[in-house]
Amino acid sequence: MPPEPRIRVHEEVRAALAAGRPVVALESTIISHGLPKPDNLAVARDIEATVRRQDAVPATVGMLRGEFVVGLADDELERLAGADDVVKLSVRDLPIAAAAGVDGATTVASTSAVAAAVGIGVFATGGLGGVHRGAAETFDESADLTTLSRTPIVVVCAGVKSILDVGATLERLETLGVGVVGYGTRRFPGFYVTDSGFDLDWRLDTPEQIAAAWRAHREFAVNEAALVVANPVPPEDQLDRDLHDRVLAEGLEIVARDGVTGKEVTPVLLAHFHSATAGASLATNVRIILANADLAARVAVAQARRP
Ligand code: PSU
Ligand code: MN
Repeated sequence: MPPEPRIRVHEEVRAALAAGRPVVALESTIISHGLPKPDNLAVARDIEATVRRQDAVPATVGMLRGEFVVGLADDELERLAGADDVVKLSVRDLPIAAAAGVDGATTVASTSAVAAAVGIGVFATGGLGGVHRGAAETFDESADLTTLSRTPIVVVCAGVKSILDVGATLERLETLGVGVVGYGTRRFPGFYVTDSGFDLDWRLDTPEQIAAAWRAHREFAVNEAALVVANPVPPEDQLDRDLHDRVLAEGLEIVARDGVTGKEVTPVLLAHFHSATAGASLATNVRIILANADLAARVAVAQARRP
């Protein structure tokens, strides 16, 4: 008999899942490694409050002393937001980190894997990981993509940041069988900017349409992949284009100059964005995450109405 996986599901989340009520999974790497302290804790709480406003239950995923947690309590959220020794955990790290007994934050990959494993159908995040620029030489492609290819969950995001090779990321999502729909748009969003410059095949306009597409995906049962819902930042809220392009170029230079590799690449680029835009990117980032949490909660509510 294989051992029971040590996943602690918060009582409120467990009860909601058992009753078929809406639950939204949330990731913790965005909090520990994606946003600067101390704003990150307030943002984490705001994301949960946004989900609750739609009468859905938030389930932030993370690891505490080697235990998987789905539905962090407030003091646990505080720990992952504040401590400096929180490990960024992708899927491959989870069992090793569990055995080591560490505190860790889960990425899009590991959050969706754990959330789907306990029966959560919707997940809200900021931006997906993807194919990095120069991946033809470095092979740097986020495990988010391959994990989403085998993880049935709806992921609401604002596309991917232009720190990545957006075109290559879309090609990989196609290859991997991951559905991508624009929310109210046929253009793939570029996180800080409304339009990344790339077209999408599908556009859906309401949470009900997304829930119906997901129901069909599950009923056909021929593809165990995720469905990515790309929710663009409103044009009036996007980051100034010139500022964006300048800071991006600097960030890429820093990564090359300092020889940053592996899982450090994304956090280093994100931290540069936040420090170099004097808070402008943070404000946009927060707006995006809250909008995604709101949409994900509406999708979860629509799913719960007609499971
Ligand atoms: N992209 C963002 N913000 C983030 C991340 C990505 O715009 O916070 C985080 C997410 O947790 C994502 C992870 O799953 O980085 C991807 O890291 P990597 O590129 O090392 O796979
Ligand atoms: Mn990488």
